[in-house]
Amino acid sequence: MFESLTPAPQDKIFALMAAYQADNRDGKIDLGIGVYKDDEGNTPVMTAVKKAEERLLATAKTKSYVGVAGDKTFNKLMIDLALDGAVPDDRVRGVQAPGGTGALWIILMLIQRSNPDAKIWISDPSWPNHVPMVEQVGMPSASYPYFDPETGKVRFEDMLATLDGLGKNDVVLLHGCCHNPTGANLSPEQWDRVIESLERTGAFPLIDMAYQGFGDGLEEDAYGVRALARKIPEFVVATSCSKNFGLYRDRAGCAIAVGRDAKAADLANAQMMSCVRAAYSQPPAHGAEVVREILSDDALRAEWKSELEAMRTRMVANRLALAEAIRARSNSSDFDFVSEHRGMFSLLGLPTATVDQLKDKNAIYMLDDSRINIAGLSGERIERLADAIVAATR
Ligand code: PLP
Ligand code: TYF
Repeated sequence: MFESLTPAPQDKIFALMAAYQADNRDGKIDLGIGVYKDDEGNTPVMTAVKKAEERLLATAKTKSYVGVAGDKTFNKLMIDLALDGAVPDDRVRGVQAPGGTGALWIILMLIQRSNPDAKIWISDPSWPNHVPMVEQVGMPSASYPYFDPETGKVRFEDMLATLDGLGKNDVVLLHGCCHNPTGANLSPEQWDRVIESLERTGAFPLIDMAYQGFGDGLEEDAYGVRALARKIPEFVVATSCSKNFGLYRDRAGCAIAVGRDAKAADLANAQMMSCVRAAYSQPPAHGAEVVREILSDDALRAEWKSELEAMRTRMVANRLALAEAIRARSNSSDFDFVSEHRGMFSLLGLPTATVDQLKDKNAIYMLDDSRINIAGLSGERIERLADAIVAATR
């Protein structure tokens, strides 16, 4: 049977990770896959997570099924983390999901069942899994202008002009914060204008919130989704605990649906659960249990917040140091935009030939599109990257 298959393309991010691992050169630098790393290049388990796991190990009484929608307390805590009461509880439903990807899948299925004519609008560029996910669910996708590699900024007026032309069958996928891959984000004023546009056109918002707390802070990063929640009657949010709790492999996230009233919210919830039941029946429990323990305990929550804040400020410091190091060597402000960006990534706007040269000559690995993982940098690596970029672009 399988001989009739055509080869499936590999995810280019995982392909780059494999190429990096196979490189034997000393001092190689991995700025590829989007996983937080400390100065030593490790992705440690957060202390708050370790403590929550110890408690769970000591107190867990069962491994019986958790239920189709997962842990209700976890779902409520995730809703509050994102929305902080911006929508009354009776209009919001959350379904525990296997990671942000799982949450996105549930939400795409819900959209398709709610409106078979829906078309999903994705930023140009976006996370490379967005388009394949929409295609797999069987919906059409299109792109809206987002990033200008010349300036390193959002092409905001072009983006808004496209959004202004949309209608009721259009779904706009917006990155809640920390845009992947560009690092360029909407200001609060720009969010307000996007929300006005959505109110006018009736296009439906889907917020992908995979990095809350990695940009300007836990509350600041939720500005867009909360402002939207106060104005738009129905929308969906996919949240992830992979980055901000460092729970990547444990696969924890939450699919959130907001309805115009409690009846609509119940209908959405029942359809989300029906999708889950027929696909994998129930979510994995462990990661969500850890998050529940952390968020529902004042001391653990405070510890988690300070660890997250240390990660965030380290990434901001790396940004400032990289922009400064390039400026000092090149005597130009061409890469200053890196210090304005937020989140784990910046798209440098380098041509593929330069990206290849940095890999071949300097053992510096970044994605083909010149996305770098800011967390993969540290003192000496920043100097070497700046040297290499300035030499390659001179
Ligand atoms: N959305 C975006 C924009 C991402 O960058 C990621 C990747 O980390 C995800 C969703 C989903 O992540 P995960 O499924 O690991 O929670
Ligand atoms: O963009 C990244 O690098 C992260 C990790 O299919 C990731 O979001 C990459 C590819 C993928 C899933 C996660």
